[in-house]
Amino acid sequence: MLRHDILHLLAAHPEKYVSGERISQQLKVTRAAIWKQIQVLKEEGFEIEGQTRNGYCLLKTPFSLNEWVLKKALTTISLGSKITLEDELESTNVWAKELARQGGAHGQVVIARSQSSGKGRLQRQWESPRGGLWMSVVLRPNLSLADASKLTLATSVAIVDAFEELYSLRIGIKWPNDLVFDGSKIAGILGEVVGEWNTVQALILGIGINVNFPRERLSPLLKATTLLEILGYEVDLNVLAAGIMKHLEKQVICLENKAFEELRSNWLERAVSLGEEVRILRGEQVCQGVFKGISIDGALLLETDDGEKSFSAGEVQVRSKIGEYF
Ligand code: BT5
Repeated sequence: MLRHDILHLLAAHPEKYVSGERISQQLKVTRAAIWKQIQVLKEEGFEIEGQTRNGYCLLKTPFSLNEWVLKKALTTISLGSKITLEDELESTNVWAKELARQGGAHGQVVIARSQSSGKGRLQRQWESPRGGLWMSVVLRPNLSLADASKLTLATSVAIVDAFEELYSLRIGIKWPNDLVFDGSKIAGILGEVVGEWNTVQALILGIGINVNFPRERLSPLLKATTLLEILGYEVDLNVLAAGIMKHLEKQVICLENKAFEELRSNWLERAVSLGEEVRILRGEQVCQGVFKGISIDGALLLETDDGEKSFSAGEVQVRSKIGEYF
């Protein structure tokens, strides 16, 4: 794409001006065509200074999602090898599942700037306004179905690590895989399996993070927060997406190498409410006890008056002792 070729040329000369004539010679297009593409790039949020005598200089890339900026930020081997970026999708998970059914490769990623019908677990809704990171990764890992279910745990760890590395911000994991800051949810994960009767063809990891928008964009009923709310400034969504892919790729490789104990201890180190009294709701049933940890399969372990009990994700809800969602 001509636009991307122009960007490559400008980026190869940081803080320098590249003349329109030089760009036109190298890319074999007219200077008018270059000028037109520069206008489009400016509309996409690139800051490009044009000087009649010196040419063009790339000052700043956009913080909003952009294919070129994202690819430049990527440091992974397989994750993000192919990226589909759309302005709006119903749900990136639905799209990624379709891609996987049609043979989409390991590491293919689907991202949308907004979702009209984002999905949470158990048919719940996921609010997905512009400014968030809504992305789904297609994985065909070298794992059994039982081990593949640990991927959502691994994804939580990857998100915590990316936040720590990029913003020196420590968020916590609320079992099974909510990411929280000061008790409010900032991100969620939706892991889905694509396959038929007993055979896993692919796994879809859907990651939703509230990033560059004020908390007011979300329903007031939710106990939610956004990165903008916490940091007080907007961040580069491309860098965040690339950072998450980097940490996720590392976690997937660890799992393929069967480093389950390492994953469990990494998860526990980042968990909230460990050692605290919690209540587990299973339909009408309530069970109270101390949150002791997770089993190797990711089930929650509760120390109760009747001994240790384990609960798997999907069937229960967790509350703090006083009834607050912790
Ligand atoms: C989740 O479900 O937390 C999984 C969310 C996964 C979203 C990503 S976005 C990219 C990909 N494509 C999709 O369509 N989905 C994935 P769960 O644990 O069931 O939590 C859902 C609940 O969180 C809802 O019932 C609300 O109470 C709350 N919620 C909804 N939107 C929220 C938001 N933006 N921030 C915080 N909480 C939210």
